[in-house]
Amino acid sequence: MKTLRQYLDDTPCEEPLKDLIELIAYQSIPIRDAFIDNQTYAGTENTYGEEQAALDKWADSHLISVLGKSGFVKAIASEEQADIVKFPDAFGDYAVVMDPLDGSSLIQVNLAVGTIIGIFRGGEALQKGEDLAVAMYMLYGPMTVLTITTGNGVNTFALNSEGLFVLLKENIQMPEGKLFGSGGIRNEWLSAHQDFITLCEQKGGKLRYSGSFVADFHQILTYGGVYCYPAAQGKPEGKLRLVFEANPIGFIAKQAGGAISDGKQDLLTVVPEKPDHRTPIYVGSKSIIESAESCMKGC
Ligand code: FBP
Repeated sequence: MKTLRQYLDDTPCEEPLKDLIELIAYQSIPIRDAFIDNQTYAGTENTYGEEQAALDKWADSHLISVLGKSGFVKAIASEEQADIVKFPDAFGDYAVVMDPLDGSSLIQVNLAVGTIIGIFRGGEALQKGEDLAVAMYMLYGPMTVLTITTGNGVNTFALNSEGLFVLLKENIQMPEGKLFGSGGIRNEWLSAHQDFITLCEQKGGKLRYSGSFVADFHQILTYGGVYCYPAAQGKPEGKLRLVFEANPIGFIAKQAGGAISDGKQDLLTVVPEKPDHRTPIYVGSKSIIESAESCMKGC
């Protein structure tokens, strides 16, 4: 079976970028090994006032340490860091954006969580999602699965018993499915969002929502449908972050024939104002995202 390196050697990626991709992907091994000793909450909050899980902090500091030592990376924007972490002496010219551990509330209940990564050329972390060189996530489920695009389609790799990522699925295309999942509290939803969810149900949609964006998106990538975390009463920006979550996942969605929107526009075209730029998110099958946008205009 084709290994991750053999796949990367067939892409136009430059050698340092291939090395960086592999370096990050294989951190899934120590991150997964750290689950057992990092089951609790750390007693600290991130910049969003969210309680940090011990594994959030462990994965964040581990990835920053490994990437900082690698010399490939000029800057890291992390969901767990208030400011961009800079490495001015790095020989490489890449910027990494990351959610080190997405789905933190599920760590203690052993459900699938993941690490979301975006890589830009040029050393600047606050770029539009459409300018990503690489988008990938490692999903820690029954298998450890890497989903990756370097701008030429989406492929998945599974970590085998020898600790190697081997090709699982090639050139994934997102079907026009019927799964839907929405974060937030129903009685705080705005009426346009409620109308959209009703529309999904009227079309025979099935609810799929676990509390882990990366795991829920992986279902949408495979079966089609939509994941939303909408604006709500008093929360016009929703919950999730443009830089660390929406952009890498949205880039993958688009590469697989899907789409991502804030309900009004393609999120990949939005210039991040700051590292902690929050945004409403609708990501999934193209036709469903189009109907979400028409509902936001008053369907
Ligand atoms: P983090 O775990 O990285 O903070 O990600 C946010 C997240 O956990 C998503 O993975 C998930 O889809 C959403 O929040 C769940 O939010 P809620 O608990 O409000 O449904």
